[in-house]
Amino acid sequence: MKISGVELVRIELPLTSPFRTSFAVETVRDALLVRVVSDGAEGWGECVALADPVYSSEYVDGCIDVLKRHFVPALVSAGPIGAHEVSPLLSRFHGHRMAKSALEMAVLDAELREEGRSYARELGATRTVVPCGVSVGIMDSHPELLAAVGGYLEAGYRRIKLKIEPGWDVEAVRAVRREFGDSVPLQVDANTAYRRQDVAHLRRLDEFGLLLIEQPLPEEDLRGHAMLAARLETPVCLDESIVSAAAAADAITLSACSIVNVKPGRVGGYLEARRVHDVCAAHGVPVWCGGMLETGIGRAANLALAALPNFVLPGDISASERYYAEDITTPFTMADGHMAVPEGAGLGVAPIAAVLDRRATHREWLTP
Ligand code: NPG
Repeated sequence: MKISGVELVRIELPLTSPFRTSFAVETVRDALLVRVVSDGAEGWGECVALADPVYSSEYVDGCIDVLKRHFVPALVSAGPIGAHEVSPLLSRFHGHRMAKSALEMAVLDAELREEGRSYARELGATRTVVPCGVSVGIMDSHPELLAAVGGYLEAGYRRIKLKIEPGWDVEAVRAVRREFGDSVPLQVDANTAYRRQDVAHLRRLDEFGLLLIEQPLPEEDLRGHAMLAARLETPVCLDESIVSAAAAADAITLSACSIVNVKPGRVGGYLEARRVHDVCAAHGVPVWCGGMLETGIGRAANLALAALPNFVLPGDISASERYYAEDITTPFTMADGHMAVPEGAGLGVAPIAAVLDRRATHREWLTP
């Protein structure tokens, strides 16, 4: 495929309610979309970086810069190229996985559209629907939390994830268990908010029968996670630490985790995400698909990925309306706690031009 043009489209989508984590409060999604035009088709990618480098080192302005300055010129000057060659082509540039992922995603979408194949088929999906989980932000009070969780259970979500931080953990989980019972599939996500000396405190979560605790310690602290995992009954799951399939293999071998959250943007693309899935499957380690407040573009691809066989836990895959009053694609809806995997060519969805026009804060063609 010969790439003839790449457009960056930055949009702002307001969230229906503020989403608070241990690192930030998000009220609007500042998202970067990448559009690749080839001789035969066009494709879309979504960059999951946030506006500020508070989840990982990447941030939207930095992604735009590295795409413009390095990745797109390398891609356009490479001549005819397939999606599988994008990551090797960009491998001489260190890091910037979210930016790389967005570009590869768009090239893959264009290629698959041209060939009439879906993302799901390309990645090796074995299911046509996936169960939906929802992530519940940190709130000001327990009544507010219980109202939110109650609403999501009512809506049919199959698993609840509570964001936690020091001061909003054991008692918040206790309140949810007391109100909704022990059978609700429940897990917690700390986004690196604890330190090794918090092990005794985190052990207090063991009594609640949680599915897992996600990323309690800093990204680089694999050894700390191994020490913690040995002392907790709650299974330890890693998110931020898993930046590649090789990192997943290391973390598993070091016993730093027994479950892995797969986020394509964090590992450099959907093709590497599939390799993370495969490495975990080979070790008997279950995975689930993480979420980064994606628009319909990223959500479509996540659904395809989450339909692979070793995605045995419900992911952070919720209906578009969980976050957005208006999505940029036809909204994704949930039926009986599940969502259908798109079947059309490529991602199976594309942005609605009129919505993009209204939501765009910056558009720029990077054409030679
Ligand atoms: O449902 O898309 C979703 C969001 C799920 O909690 C969620 N994501 O740490 O996993 C996370 C968190 C996150 C959101 C991280 C936005 C970074 C940005």
